[in-house]
Amino acid sequence: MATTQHTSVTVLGLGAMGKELAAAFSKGGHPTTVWNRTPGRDTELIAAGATGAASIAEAVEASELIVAVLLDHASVHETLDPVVDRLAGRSLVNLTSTSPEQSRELAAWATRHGIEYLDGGIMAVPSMIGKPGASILYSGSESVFDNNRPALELLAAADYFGEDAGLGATYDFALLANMYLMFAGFMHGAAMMRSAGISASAFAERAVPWITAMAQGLPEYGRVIDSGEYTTDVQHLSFQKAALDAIVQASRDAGVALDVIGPVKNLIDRQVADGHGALAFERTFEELR
Ligand code: FVH
Repeated sequence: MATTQHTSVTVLGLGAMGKELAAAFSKGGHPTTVWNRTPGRDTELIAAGATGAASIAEAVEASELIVAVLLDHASVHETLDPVVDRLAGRSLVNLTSTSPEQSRELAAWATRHGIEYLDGGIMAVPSMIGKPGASILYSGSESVFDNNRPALELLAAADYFGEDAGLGATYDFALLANMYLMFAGFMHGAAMMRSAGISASAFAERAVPWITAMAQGLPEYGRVIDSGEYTTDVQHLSFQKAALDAIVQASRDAGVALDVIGPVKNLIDRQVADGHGALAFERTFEELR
């Protein structure tokens, strides 16, 4: 049965993200208890209606739903191991960034101790919490997700990917990898443009519509990869190799380092050397996985 929207919530960790999450629960009408390793970070939250816990034990015992927003996997264990018996029978939502294997380890640890565990990857920066555009990718205990969905939706759009506690983190890290490579590509392009006396701001004006238009092709890339059928009549890997060779040469001429574009060229070169030159760019997926 779904709980009311006023489930009691404890937020562990009042860094930049934890503070925003606690404020969102509190504003949403949930009795909210907060705890942080280093004292003094709860002042504003308490003034706004939250309850400060004097100890981790008090924090855990205060609520049905415990939300951990700590630095990393090690800090989750460091914080929760000493109170594992008090956590038994409660629901734990871990929004700390952990790798998929670390999320699975935490889920197994929780199960051994009678704790219901839901893992989440936050796709937002703190200022986006509670606003459109923020999302959190959950996996692990379906009942924790279903029973607390209204509370979780106060933070961000909530998506659930199944009982494998590592799957939300896999989505999280895959999306972040995609994001970092996109930003690194922008840095490379901006460095090329700077060599021609054009500002990064002017380049950004061109880059946004271009990247937006190119991103529309991703569903077709996905379809081709999933089919495993890489034959193509257009823009095969040998064609892409010629383009990358030219871009790398232009980058060298402009004095731009090859740290970002070089590995892309190497990837395509290897595909062509291995006899896949007539196949589509999507064939590179097979080289990576
Ligand atoms: N901030 C962001 O933009 C990103 C967005 C995507 C998700 N991340 C992840 O969220 C986790 C928390 O991030 P944060 O921004 O709140 O991080 P900090 O402001 O650095 O606060 C860290 C809190 O963790 C506490 N802490 C650190 N080590 C320990 C420990 N060994 N035991 C107990 N608590 C610990 C720290 O406490 P203190 O230093 O004040 O005592 C802060 O409360 C994180 O996984 C991001 O990757 C945020």
